[in-house]
Amino acid sequence: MDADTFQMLRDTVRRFVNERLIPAEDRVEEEDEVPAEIVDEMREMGLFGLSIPEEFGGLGLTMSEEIRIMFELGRTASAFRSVFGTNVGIGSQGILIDGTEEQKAHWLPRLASGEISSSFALTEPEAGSDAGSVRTTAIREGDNYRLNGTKRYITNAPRAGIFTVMARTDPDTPGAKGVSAFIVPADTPGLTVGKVDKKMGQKGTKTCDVMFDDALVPAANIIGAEPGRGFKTAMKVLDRGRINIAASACGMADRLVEESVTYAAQRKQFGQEIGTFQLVQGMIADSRTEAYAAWCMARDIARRFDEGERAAGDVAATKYFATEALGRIADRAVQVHGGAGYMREYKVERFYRDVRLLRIYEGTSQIQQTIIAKSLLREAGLKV
Ligand code: COS
Repeated sequence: MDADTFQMLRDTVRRFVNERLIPAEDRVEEEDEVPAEIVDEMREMGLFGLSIPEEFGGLGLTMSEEIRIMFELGRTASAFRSVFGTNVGIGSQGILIDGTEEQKAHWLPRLASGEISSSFALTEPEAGSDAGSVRTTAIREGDNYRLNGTKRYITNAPRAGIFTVMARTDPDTPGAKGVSAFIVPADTPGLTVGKVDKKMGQKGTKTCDVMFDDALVPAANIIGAEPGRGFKTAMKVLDRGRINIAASACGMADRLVEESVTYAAQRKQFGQEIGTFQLVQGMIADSRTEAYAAWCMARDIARRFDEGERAAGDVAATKYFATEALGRIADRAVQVHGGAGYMREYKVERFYRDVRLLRIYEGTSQIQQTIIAKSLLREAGLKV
């Protein structure tokens, strides 16, 4: 995309966030649902296809461009970007990165247009951080595989038209090597979705269990048409997803700093604006510093990604720092607002709950720490 066209897209998204999404935040919080007309507008803007190449009907943004769009969308409630987020990230990237040409041609245009939504089904009741220990089985029967098992906390599962499902095709091979990634249409007999989970925050986003009970899936639906590569596909998808999350975190941080500054500039105590007090200034300064540092990391890692570098350790460092910093920034934003910060009426209370998930999903902070450290220690020859 040339620079002018991208600038136009970014401006359009910024206007959409300011004029349509931010004013609808309270409604989403109340109704726990993103209004259908807003989802239609997102489809028209091409948001479902941000990362999907133009040949498959998407906008084909680079990672550096995508993070700038995610930054804008980070400035509002998580529910909005969650609607199309899986199509941009974990729900499409497995097919895009490792899929066959037929798989790409069949599914990507429908994901890019938003005709269908997608979900990434890795986590299970007994397999979270230990992603290589999935127990869902996929047993070969002629031209099909028979899937049995349960997936947990699956984002967008109630809306999904297809799932990328990590299942064990080789029960005799424990760990990562026995896992394959399948494209499973939501209408596959034997696939059911559970009740929508009740969460701490992020109202309007939808997660639930997905159950496979003798679900027959064609062998041709294995991503890349080769069994045993699913774990690596999942790791590649998550590496990219973590950059996207870091960028969203930066957008959220930006909004929280802005809310803090606006409040500190008008709220008076002791006869003067609280922003004149150095202890309040200290909180604002710390938040801006961390927000800026996180954004510099996100831009750097996105640029390196676009140059073809696959630096899982620094991706993890970026997600780790951006989301942990965001937690501190949200906490300070509530503090700057004082009693008002605890009230629903002021938006920082909602952010405070919403941001908590970013330190957990697509790999906890502790998993990011292990990825960072192991990538360095392995280079030094240590077997970890
Ligand atoms: N890209 C490509 N390949 C990767 C990779 C990456 N980022 N990370 C690991 N691999 C490969 C390794 O090279 C290794 O391949 P070989 O066996 O051929 O050498 C294989 O995958 C297994 O790697 P490793 O031994 O490092 O895997 P572990 O079981 O130790 O797991 C962690 C590594 C913990 C990093 C992984 O399980 C993980 O990311 N867990 C968190 C999962 C998560 O984010 N869940 C959130 C829910 S999904 S929204």
